[in-house]
Amino acid sequence: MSSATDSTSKPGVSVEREQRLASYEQLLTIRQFETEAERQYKAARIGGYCHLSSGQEATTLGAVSAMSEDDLLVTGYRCHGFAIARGVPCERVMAELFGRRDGCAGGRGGSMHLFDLSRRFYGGWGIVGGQLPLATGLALALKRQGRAAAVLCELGDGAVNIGAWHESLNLASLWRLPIVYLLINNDFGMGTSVERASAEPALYRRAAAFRMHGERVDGNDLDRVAQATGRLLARAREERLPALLEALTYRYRGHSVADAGLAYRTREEIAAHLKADPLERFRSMLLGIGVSEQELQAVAERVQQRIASAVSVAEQSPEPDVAGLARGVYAPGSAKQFARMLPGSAFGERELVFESGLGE
Ligand SMILES: Cc1ncc(C[n+]2csc(CCOP(=O)(O)OP(=O)(O)O)c2C)c(N)n1
Repeated sequence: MSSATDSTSKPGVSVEREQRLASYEQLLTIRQFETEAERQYKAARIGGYCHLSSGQEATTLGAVSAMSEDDLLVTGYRCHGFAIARGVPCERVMAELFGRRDGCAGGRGGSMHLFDLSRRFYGGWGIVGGQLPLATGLALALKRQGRAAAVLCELGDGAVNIGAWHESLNLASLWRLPIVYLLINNDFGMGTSVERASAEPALYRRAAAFRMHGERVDGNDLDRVAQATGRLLARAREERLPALLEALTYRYRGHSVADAGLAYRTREEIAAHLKADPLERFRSMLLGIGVSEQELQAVAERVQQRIASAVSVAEQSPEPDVAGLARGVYAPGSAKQFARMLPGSAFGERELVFESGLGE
């Protein structure tokens, strides 16, 4: 982060101070968004699954803040914070969780499949590790097109023992693809700890198997995450070298809203991690550089209003059109291939979900 001071437009006001206040507002927005999403899910306004990232905000924001506008972002299903950090407005994220038309994926993706092409956010993927080959393919495309951009691909510690991990990292290294794999190690894949799942629990070391650079960072320290991600993305863009960045953090809530998160860990363990809360850490740092309690209160009020307005927009947004359900799913020209899926087909489908003329 810059430590420059702005001595021209606002004498005496530090740019760094303002940037840090803005970062705090983003961290708090993500935290409060998740708290509200949990409330809405429990009120049965959000369907499907809902995975919260409370506790992981510094990793999320630190990594995304290091991306350039041209870089591409791909994540797993714990993606609300990533969408917000990438600039997707909270109301468009909340509307997506509600399955509404104003959602960033038109209400057809839901919590796990947020998407915003205009911000080069390529999702939000629900299959563990399923995003790895997709992100690696995007990096291959960037290389072939000669674009000075890189992919940031988030994954969880539960994704490092599946085939797609090995295939993707192997090819990324072999073909020198511009990609940084951001491995969020929050100690658990559902209820299984890293220690019980991985023979080498220092996960960043596993990059060595692919002759790839790997390193570990304190995921509760926004600056360190931003610095490491920025350095590795620059290397990926300029030297076409992939890397693995492991961020150590913790999720405070259960695996999903349906999981209390206490069957596989104790309240004491959670309390111990809360002592390293990235938000509290950031707050103390702000107070230390002279930000007042009143300023922090003003931030909290703005965030509260933003989240309330996101819920209200989501509530008022209409349901998506059923006829458009398959829009964007099948390539033009594929109508013949999928004709057997239309109503009246031998397979007995009863509901028309394709727009007429789709794929013609
Ligand atoms: C291929 C596949 N296997 C199993 C699941 C079920 N599942 C959903 S989340 C999850 C745990 C993944 O944990 P991790 O990768 O550490 O991500 P985190 O939940 O910590 O963000 C599993 C096993 C799935 N979605 N996809």
